[in-house]
Amino acid sequence: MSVKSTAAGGPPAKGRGRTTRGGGTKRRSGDEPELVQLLTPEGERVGHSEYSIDLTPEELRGLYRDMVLTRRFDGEAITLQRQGELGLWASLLGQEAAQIGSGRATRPDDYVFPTYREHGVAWTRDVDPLNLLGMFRGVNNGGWDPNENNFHLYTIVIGSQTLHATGYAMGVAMDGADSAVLAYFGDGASSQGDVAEAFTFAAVYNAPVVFFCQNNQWAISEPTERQSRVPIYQRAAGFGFPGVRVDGNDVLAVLAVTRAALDHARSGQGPMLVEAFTYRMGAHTTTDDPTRYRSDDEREEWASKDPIARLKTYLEREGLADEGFYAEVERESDALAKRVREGVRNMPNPDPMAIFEHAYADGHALVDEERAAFAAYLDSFEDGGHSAHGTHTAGTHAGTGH
Ligand SMILES: Cc1ncc(C[n+]2csc(CCOP(=O)(O)OP(=O)(O)O)c2C)c(N)n1
Ligand SMILES: [Mg+2]
Repeated sequence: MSVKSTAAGGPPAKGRGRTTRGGGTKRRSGDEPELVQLLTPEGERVGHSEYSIDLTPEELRGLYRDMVLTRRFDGEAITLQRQGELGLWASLLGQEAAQIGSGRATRPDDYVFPTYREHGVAWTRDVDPLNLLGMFRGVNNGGWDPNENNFHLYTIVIGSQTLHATGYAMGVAMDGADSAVLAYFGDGASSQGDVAEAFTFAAVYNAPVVFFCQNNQWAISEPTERQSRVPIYQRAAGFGFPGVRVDGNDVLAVLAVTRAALDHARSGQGPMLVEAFTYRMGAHTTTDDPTRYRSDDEREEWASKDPIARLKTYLEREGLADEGFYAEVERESDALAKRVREGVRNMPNPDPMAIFEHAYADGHALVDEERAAFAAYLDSFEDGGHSAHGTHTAGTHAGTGH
């Protein structure tokens, strides 16, 4: 199938400022482009000329369940950070539809490259939530085996994963496989050279990669208009591939558009850019205070477009879920929260010597030297450095064979 770029329908927005930023799901002030929407903020099902989706009641309930559980997990993680159990947390609050919709569009053989905020996508890839928390607790060196779920490690270096994804996708094409690659990045990352380079390589090599930009309208305290004078999806045209803007708070539209984009890529038609227009409801991370740089009004406006509330309204209006269903989701949510709390508190601290593992597959003289020096340093403590490094791991580094 071929996918056309959704036109902006107007000249580039010159001189856009905070006062004229649309922030709506439809053209409001004449300077925001149309976006693909299948479920309005009021929970009404609407059609679109190019993108459609037909889901069973069970599938619709599944999307609701995914979003509720993801939001609950995210809330627990914030609390755990506040209680000193995590070093940091980057909340996805408000972005559940963008993540669940896109994640559920992938096939198991597709490969996903996340940023550091893709907890909902990780959920759709069956990555154990405790693995995500282990990374933010600082007790593992990344969190999980990326090849187990085709879900790459979280990447903090802004935008760099788009290059990794493009290289991976070029490899997929060389293998002759029909899987696709999904690369997440943010509105802020769109200004990075890495992203421009990834777009160039993906375009000229016709790589089967979908670039998925969650435009949550903020890069820490920098608003999107500091990143681009045109809507982000329009940038794709300059690189020679299609771009489309979707309502990032509409899980149905995100699923439909991402599915089409992945099919476009896997059928040999090259890359696509999807811009999910959404909003970061929380702070950038737990170290940030958004009240310093944005208004309550803006947050409230976006609260009325909540992705979970609109799907619930739709399910209720159409009679697609009963009280028993909501009670079951609530029960599952409590069970997940409990598992996460207990799991984090019981995570063993790592052996200090473990930091030398996985640097090289076959060992390296310099790493060997550094390992020996560190072991000698730990031995200078009476208890082998365990109290000094706060480790409660059974056994000593001397017994680990390193
Ligand atoms: C190369 C690089 N530069 C700067 C930073 C610091 N930094 C961390 S998050 C962030 C903002 C990213 O914003 P965006 O891409 O919109 O993603 P969001 O956090 O909104 O999901 C910055 C500048 C970094 N991690 N890496
Ligand atoms: Mg952002």
